[in-house]
Amino acid sequence: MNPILQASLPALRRDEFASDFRWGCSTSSYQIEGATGEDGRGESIWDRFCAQPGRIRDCSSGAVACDHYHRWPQDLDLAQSLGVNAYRFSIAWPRVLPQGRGAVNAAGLDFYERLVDGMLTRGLQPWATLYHWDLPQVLQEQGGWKSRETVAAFLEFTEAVTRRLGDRVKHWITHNEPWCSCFMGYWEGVHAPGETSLQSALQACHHVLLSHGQALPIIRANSAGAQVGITLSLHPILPASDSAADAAAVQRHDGSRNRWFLDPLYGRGYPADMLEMLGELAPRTQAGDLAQIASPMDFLGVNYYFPEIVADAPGLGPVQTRVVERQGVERTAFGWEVSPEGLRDLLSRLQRDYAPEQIFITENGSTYEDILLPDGRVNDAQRLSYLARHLAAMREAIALGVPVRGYFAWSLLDNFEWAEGYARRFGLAYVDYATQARILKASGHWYREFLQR
Ligand code: IFM
Repeated sequence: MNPILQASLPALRRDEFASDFRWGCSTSSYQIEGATGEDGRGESIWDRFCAQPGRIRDCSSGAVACDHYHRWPQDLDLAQSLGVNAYRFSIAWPRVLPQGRGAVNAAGLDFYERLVDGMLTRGLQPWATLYHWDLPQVLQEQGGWKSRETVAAFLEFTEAVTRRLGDRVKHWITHNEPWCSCFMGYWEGVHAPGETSLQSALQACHHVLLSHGQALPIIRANSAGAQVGITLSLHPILPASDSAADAAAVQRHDGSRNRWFLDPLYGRGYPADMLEMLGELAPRTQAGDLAQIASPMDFLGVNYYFPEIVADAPGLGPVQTRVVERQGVERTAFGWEVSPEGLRDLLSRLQRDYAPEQIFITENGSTYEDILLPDGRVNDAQRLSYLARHLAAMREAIALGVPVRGYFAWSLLDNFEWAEGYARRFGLAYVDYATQARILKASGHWYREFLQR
């Protein structure tokens, strides 16, 4: 490694973390599997969304992606070679229930059974996410997450998957990042299904949270001793200035980005200040919903990428805030601010305000313009530094008493980055999409050395 880079990295040793700490990497079905038309898989909302002109930056889709559906043994070998002891993946609902509910597609479940068995034989603890955004299209045609019926369908899916895999998978995440699946999908319109109504997004989000709460007893019944949680994308929110108006904007922005999910999950209901601000737009709920959403979880999954800096913006959108860019700060190729201390501060805040029993960082990672050099290496020094500094920040949070019990790097492989297509690479391993070769980047080598040192 370049000596200047080496000197700038925090000193880190795996044995500074608990011996049962979970070290892993994360993936998701639509982003890596490909094989969207094989073995009875039904259409997902992402297949449909990608087919609409202008939706995906490079006009691509997940139809082939990393061809993981066929190459999974080699991908699990790669994960194992890193020295991780856990692997997070997600299960494509349309593979299991092509019609969204009803008849189970045996070939779909067989695939995940082979995958899980493959993890276990390699010493990788399986961490399954039930919903990482690939809703069956047929359910979207009946309203998608706006419809309360989709909650019932999700429970059928949960039942089918956990009945089959619950003896071997003991770590379950119900949903990945409801903010993205609901607000980017139903309000901003930049993710599938591409709708643009805040009221719809809020209703969809209520149903997603409700489906989480109602799924917990099903998972526990089918998977004895399982640990179950949800994964949220969370951000530290900071004011653009020290004005009182920006401080109030922070409160509102935090209400929509963080508290909207955390408060109901931790038994406080939807935040009163947000409900007041939303007025008629607030979701319709039924008696008992909030108690179900607040069913106790075993852990909180945290996906951390960047902090948000906000200013007061009277009249702008329902939350009346504007995200501003701090000048002169380090950024990834996505433009996301690099802030390892943001991770430490976010974790401390979660501990202070919600006291989760356990926290797992289920995603953290960065995208840069990776170049495959003629000698076959990918020297992603910035990602390596990002990873090392975020691990150091996590260590600081643990030293402050935050119960962080595991870390999953996003991602094992470069993959289909949703509306950005293949333009954004987040992998520890570079994927040459023309040949489907996987090439471990310098960051992947560093993670491996850290884990095996
Ligand atoms: O690729 C996504 C992932 O699917 C969800 N969390 C954020 C990642 C990077 O944008």
